[in-house]
Parts: sequence; structure tokens; C-alpha cells
Amino acid sequence: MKVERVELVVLYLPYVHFFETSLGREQGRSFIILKVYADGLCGYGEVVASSAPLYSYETTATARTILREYLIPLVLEKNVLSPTDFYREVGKFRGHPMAKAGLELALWDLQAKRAHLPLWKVYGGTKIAIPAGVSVGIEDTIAVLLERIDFFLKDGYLRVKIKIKPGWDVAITKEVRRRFPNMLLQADANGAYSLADRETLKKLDEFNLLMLEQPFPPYDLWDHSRLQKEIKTPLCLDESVISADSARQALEMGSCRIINIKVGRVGGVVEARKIHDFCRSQQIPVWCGGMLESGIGRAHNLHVASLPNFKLPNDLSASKRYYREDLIEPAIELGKDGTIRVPEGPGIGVFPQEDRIKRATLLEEVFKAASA
Ligand code: OSB
Ligand code: MG
Repeated sequence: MKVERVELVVLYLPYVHFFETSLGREQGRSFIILKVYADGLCGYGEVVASSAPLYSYETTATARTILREYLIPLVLEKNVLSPTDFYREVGKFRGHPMAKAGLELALWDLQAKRAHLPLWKVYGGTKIAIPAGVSVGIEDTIAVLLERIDFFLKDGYLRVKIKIKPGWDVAITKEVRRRFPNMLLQADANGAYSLADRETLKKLDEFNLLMLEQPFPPYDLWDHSRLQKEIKTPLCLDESVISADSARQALEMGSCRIINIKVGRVGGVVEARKIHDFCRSQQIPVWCGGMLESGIGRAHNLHVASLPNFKLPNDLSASKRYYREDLIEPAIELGKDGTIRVPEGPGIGVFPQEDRIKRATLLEEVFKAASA
């Protein structure tokens, strides 16, 4: 297989409803779509970095630079088209996992399309109905939050995640639990607390949470292990787990009992599967996190979440929960049983709509091999 060209598109899509976390409120999302063309096929990947370095240090601008200067040349000039070869080659570059993951995903899609197989089969997935949860942001009032949760539960979501931050935590969680005594509920702080807040966080033990996600900043494995010793609620790490080694270290230290896997955060599917397999060997359940991806990134996530140790409901919701007009056909929909079907066609199994990509495009670059 010989690569013909790589296209990098920076897009902006407005959300149906703003999304607020402890990091701030956003009305929409900038991100990158990568297209790798070879053998008359096109592989699609999504880079989940957004415009500001809030969730992590990467941004659309840093990812674009790393892609242009280092990663795309590997594919074009060295013709590195196998995703596992790509993973090995980019290992020498430090950091920038989202940039790496976006291109690796495009190569996975291309490889699966060449083999006429859906990605989940290439990965060794075992289920085609993925339990869907919904992540509900911080609202102006508790009344609005409760109304939104009610709406999503009526839609059929199996689990709700609320976002917390200092000042929007114990009282909010208490109200949500009182109104919905039986639903699966978890809370995500995106690193907004420190060990000095332990007394506040311990109060969350009363509300029968499925887990508390990332109370402390990303680098803080040790303090997570201290908190986990003091609370009953299982801690789940998101931002802190950046590789299979960091997952092992977190589990050895007792920093968490559950791990959230995001392909972008860990630098691709090869690394994500290492984390998955290691957690499976330790009987630690994982679930698939989300970065409010377009349908392209979300279809990729569905295939990954098909692996056997994805044991808890995922942050994988229907297209209409995020965007008025998603980039793909068919749209991702929630089934009556609260699951989402993994697409069946080759590769990602959904069809990116070029006209919609064009409408959302801020900037586009085409890269070709010097010889082409
Ligand atoms: O912490 O899981 C997170 C979105 C952006 C940044 C961080 C997070 C999130 C979400 C969105 O919770 C979940 C989704 O994509 O449905
Ligand atoms: Mg999170």
C-alpha cells in the first residue's frame, strides 16, 4: 500500500447545549480531522485536542505543528502505514498523545477498510451493543441540572455522570441522588481539588456513587492513593493515566479502582489496548471516556469499547446529544435498551459527510509525498 496524501482539517462545531466542567464553560469545540488516502481508500481519525490547554497541555495548534513537522512526514516519506509500526516509530517523540492518536486512528481505519473488516473485529472486540452513559455539565441552577438529567434518563441512558467543582459538589450530588435514588451516578471533578479538600470529598461517600473521577490534578497519583484509603467510593482516574506504565503505577499505589480509557489521552489504540489488557489481568474494570468527539471520533470509540474489559457504562452518547448536525451518516443513536450499536461496515463503519465537514472547516492543509 502506498500513501497518496494526508489531509488535515481544523473544524469548529457548536454544541447543542454549552458544556461546563471545573475547567470552564464551552459553547463548541475546535478539533482536527485527519484523512489518509491510499489504494483508493480513505482512513479517518480525529484529534481531540481543543483550542485551549485546559484538559491537557495539547491544543489544536500544538497538534497541528507536531503533525505537520513530525508525524505526517513519517507516514508520507517513510510510508509508515501500519498503525503498530506508526506506534513504534512515534514512541521516540515525547508527549503529544492526542496528535499521535489522531493519525494512528486514521491508519487503523485505513487498515480495517483494506481488510474489509469493521474495526472492532480487528481489535478483538467481543460485544456490539455498548452501554451508553451521559456526561452532564455544570448548570446555572440545580433545577436546570435535575431537568436535564430527567430528560436524558427518559431517553434511556444507563448512567449519568455529573461534573463537580468546589462550590458545586456535595449539596448538588445530594439533590441529584434524592431526586433519582436508583440511577447509576458518578461524579467527575477534572482535577479541581487537592488533599486539603478531603473532608468535602469524603462526604460524597453517602450518595452511593459508582465512582469519583479525577478529584486531583493529573500528576497527583500519590495524593489519589491517600484519598482512596480514606473513602469508600471507588476512585477512577482519567487525566492521570497517560500510558500503560502510569496505569500500572496507579494500581500499584492504590490510587484508583477503575480506569477511564481515552484513546487521545494515551496516544492511540495500541497504548489503549495495553492499558485495557493490563487492567483485565488485574481485574480492574475500565470504561471508555469521551472528549465530546464528532461522529468520527465517537465511532472510533465505539469500536474500542467493544473490548471485553470495558465493563461499565461509557461516556458514549447519541449524536444529537452533542451536535445539531454530526459529521457522519448514519447518526449515532441510542437504542431502547440504553446501548449504542457498534457500526458494522468496514473500518469505522460510518460515512463522514464531506459537505458538512466543509461547512465546519476553519482551515485545511494537504500533504503529499515529495515523489508524488
Ligand atoms: O473529563 O471526561 C471528561 C469532555 C471534555 C473534557 C473532559 C471530559 C469530558 C466529558 C465528555 O466528560 C464526555 C463525552 O464525550 O460524552
Ligand atoms: Mg473525566
